[in-house]
Amino acid sequence: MPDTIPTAAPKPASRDPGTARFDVVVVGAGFGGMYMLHCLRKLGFSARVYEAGGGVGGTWYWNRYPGARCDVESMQYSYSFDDALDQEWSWSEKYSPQPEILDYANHVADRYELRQDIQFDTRVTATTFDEATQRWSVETDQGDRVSAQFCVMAVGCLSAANRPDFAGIGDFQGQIYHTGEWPHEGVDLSGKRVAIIGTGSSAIQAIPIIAEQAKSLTVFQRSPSYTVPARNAKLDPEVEAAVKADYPEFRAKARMRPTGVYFLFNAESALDATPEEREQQYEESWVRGGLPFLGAYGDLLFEKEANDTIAEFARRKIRKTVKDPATATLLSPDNVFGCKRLCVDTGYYETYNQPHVRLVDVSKAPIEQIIRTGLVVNGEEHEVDVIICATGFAAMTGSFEKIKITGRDGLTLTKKWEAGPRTYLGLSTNGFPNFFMITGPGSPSVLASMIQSIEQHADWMVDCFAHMRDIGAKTIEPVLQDENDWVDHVNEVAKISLRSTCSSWYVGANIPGRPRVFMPYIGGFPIYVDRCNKVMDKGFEGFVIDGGEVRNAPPKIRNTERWHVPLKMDIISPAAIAAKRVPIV
Ligand code: N01
Repeated sequence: MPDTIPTAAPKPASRDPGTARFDVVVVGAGFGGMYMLHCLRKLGFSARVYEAGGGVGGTWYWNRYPGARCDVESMQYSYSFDDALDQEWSWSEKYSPQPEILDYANHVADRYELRQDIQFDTRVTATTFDEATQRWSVETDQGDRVSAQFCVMAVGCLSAANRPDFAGIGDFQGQIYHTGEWPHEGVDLSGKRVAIIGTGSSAIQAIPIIAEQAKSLTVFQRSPSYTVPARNAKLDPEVEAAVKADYPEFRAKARMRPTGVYFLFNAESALDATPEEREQQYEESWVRGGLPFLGAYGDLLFEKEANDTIAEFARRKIRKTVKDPATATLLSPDNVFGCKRLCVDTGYYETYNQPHVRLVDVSKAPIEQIIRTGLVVNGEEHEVDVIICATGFAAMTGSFEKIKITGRDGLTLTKKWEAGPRTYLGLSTNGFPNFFMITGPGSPSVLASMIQSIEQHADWMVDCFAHMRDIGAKTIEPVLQDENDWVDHVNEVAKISLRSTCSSWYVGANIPGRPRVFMPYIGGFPIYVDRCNKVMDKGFEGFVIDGGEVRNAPPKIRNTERWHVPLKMDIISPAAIAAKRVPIV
């Protein structure tokens, strides 16, 4: 079935597989690839974007499951590079539903005429650095063979679906879907007996909606998640007008927050408050809802004792909402609150009070087998018509693994990263010259506002490429020692947060056999941006630039000007980090 949204685009004109040469090839046309293309064009680089899907939008192109919506407020989950775009676009709700975000992505593609340089329905299969020409050779499943000086991976952090290989899965007579690869034509679940596997963010959004449609819904839970009510509503026109009155200033304030998202937070310690004060603070934050709940106190992700207080508050809410005590107990996590990515819901716990919804614990006895008619757990057969895998993603590195990426001396990226990803600033990796990644492992990425992170990376890269053009340089590559120092720093900073203590996709623990390494940079977005600025201002310190007439000369600041602002030390000073008072949500 074709898309309902007009994403069809003409194939780019020049499709000569033998000779096409570009300054830059970009892999992926999600928010990262789209903005990268826009920046490249602005500075006069030739570029080709390859996109496996039939349209732009990345995550929001693929994740069309019922209830999919963003849990960052709409007015912050959007591009910030053009105030005219900010002013002309209006979001309908506080938290945008997936179709509206996809509309926005399409609007951006049209507004900046991006489609002419994007080749859709084309998956990059291999990219290889050619030592002789110092260029990347890129191959696709459509037979393209092109070369580029730079290769930019804009493949997303959560885009390689995890489809567990359940025994007997091929025997099932009904339909099996993954939330991250949802059919574009939608799925009619009315009157169906539905099973959903997983209880992460995707499932928690989907379950209440599926329960409205299905005849019965059985949820197979391996571990419960903490979730906070979204309190979604129509976007208040007064809020919209207030933000739009000075959007750039609002964006600038957000960028100075550890997450790159602006919201109320309380830097005080939960342990300095009385139980009554804490209760009131949690209750007020719960009523406001959403991810900012985790900002109720400044030490919740640093002090286990403080975290215990919010975790117990959340468990009390579950017990109060879910009528069946056994189900309430099963739904109550006993680990650190916010250790795994906090979920945001609308009516999740209430759904379990409906007679046709059942929760099955698969923590001790896993799903044994899938049979023709359903699933078997602990010897019990659960007959269903549809199975939905809300089983998440091979996070951060999974999309890189799908492509054969070969750097110097035949080294593949998969081989280099077999014990965990290693990057310099999450931007680049030694042994892979002129190879860059947008929101790569080792950068704030999933712990910060994704679109802000994307913009900062693309702006940095394009200034780097322009500098290389200025000095006539051929290659740029991180120095191994600087990369090792950065990886050590990423690991060191991760230890200050309780987030490093549990089995989450942040550490690759959701999929058996993956190395356990805390992948995103948790030190805070502004500190990270400041570091990237300094690296650039010192002539790309920590990189080797080869072939240029002037080496490591200070670059001209072009796209990164808006990021080159003084770090406001009062909010996120290193001293605050040392005192473990950085609210990171
Ligand atoms: O994936 P997940 P997701 N047998 O990995 C379970 C973002 N996102 O798609 O916890 C049984 O969180 C697994 O169990 P366990 C957001 O960053 C954002 O829901 O590993 N169960 C878990 O319960 C989010 O964090 C938005 O024990 C199995 C579930 O499947 C990220 O995407 C919306 C299993 C997977 O949960 C990923 O979310 C949606 C097995 N073999 C997503 N394998 C918003 O903006 C896995 N599971 C709102």
